[in-house]
Amino acid sequence: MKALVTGISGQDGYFLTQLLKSRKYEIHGIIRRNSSMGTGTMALLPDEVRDEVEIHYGDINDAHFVTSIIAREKPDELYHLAAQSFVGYSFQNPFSTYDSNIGGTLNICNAVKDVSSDTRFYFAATSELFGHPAQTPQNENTPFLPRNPYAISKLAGIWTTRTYRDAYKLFISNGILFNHESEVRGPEFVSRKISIGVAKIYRGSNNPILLGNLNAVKDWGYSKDYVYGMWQMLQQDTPDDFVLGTGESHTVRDFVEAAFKEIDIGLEWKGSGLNEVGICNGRTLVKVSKEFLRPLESENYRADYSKAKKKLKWEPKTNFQQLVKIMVRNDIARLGKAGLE
Ligand code: F7E
Repeated sequence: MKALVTGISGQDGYFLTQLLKSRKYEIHGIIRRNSSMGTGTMALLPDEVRDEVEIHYGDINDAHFVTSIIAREKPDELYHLAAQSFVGYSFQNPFSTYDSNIGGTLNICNAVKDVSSDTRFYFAATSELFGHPAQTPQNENTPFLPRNPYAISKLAGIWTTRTYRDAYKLFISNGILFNHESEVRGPEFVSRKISIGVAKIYRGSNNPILLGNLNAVKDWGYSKDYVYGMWQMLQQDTPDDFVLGTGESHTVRDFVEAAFKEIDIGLEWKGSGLNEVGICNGRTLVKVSKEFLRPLESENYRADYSKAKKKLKWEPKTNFQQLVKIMVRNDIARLGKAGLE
């Protein structure tokens, strides 16, 4: 079996590559060329996995590049993970977010239709489509009410893939994945920002962690569990859309408390709004900064993943506490080797 992965250098690409390798796939990955020729999370893969991946440098916004690679490789499975995926950035740069997330997805849909219509194609949709959901928990039938440019771009993406699936009888499955994190998550996302901040404090830093909305409610799971669900979606007889999540809601504040608990620090909260701080023994360890507040927040996230459970036999294996532990311990170990940055 041959798989092509866009966005292979991101967090999900890291876990998906290892899963595909363990299943003996021939793996091809697309990475956008940059001046440093950085390969992101691929640099963290075990040598024997990384060495087996054929990297194609190029941009998914380049229709000619996308079509030629899909025509040449004719992959059995295509995982379209590449995106501008940071919601905060999408408020500052909506145009480039739309360009990559809508234009890139459209290029892939067209290429699959024109030159490789037997390819099974996974599209990374998102729980951000629910925005300000009318119901909790959210499932595949919950209306999409996006509240940020990233989510709007993914709304266009999912309707593009659904339309191509119906119009041209393509095998395209959409994963509506809730937040999924890990030890290789980008440091701009709140989970990793917290785990790195806590690890630094454990290693002696005096800098408090600066955060935005502590009351945002998310459903956080472990990326490694979710890429298995992606793969399963492409092993079904028919294409479909699936919600993956844990069914548990937590606030950013819960994440912070759980992370500090890993280093035996019990936080106490004082003040409110921009003046709220997390302290322990008179020392300020967490502060709120308006720099990290968003113009609009998505709300009340909790996944109802019963369809995936029934049809894919998929279930998350890692709960919230285990996820926080994995992340904090990993960052403590990493900083131990590297010293404080
Ligand atoms: O924010 C709040 C922030 O940036 C989580 C992406 O993978 O999941 C991710 O999107 C929450 C938000 O992820 C800070 O306001 C507070 O409510 O880690 P995040 P996200 O926006 O939920 C979805 C499912 C995707 O599809 C996306 O691609 O945390 N928050 N303080 C903060 N967020 C950040 N980044 N930094 C803060 O200091």
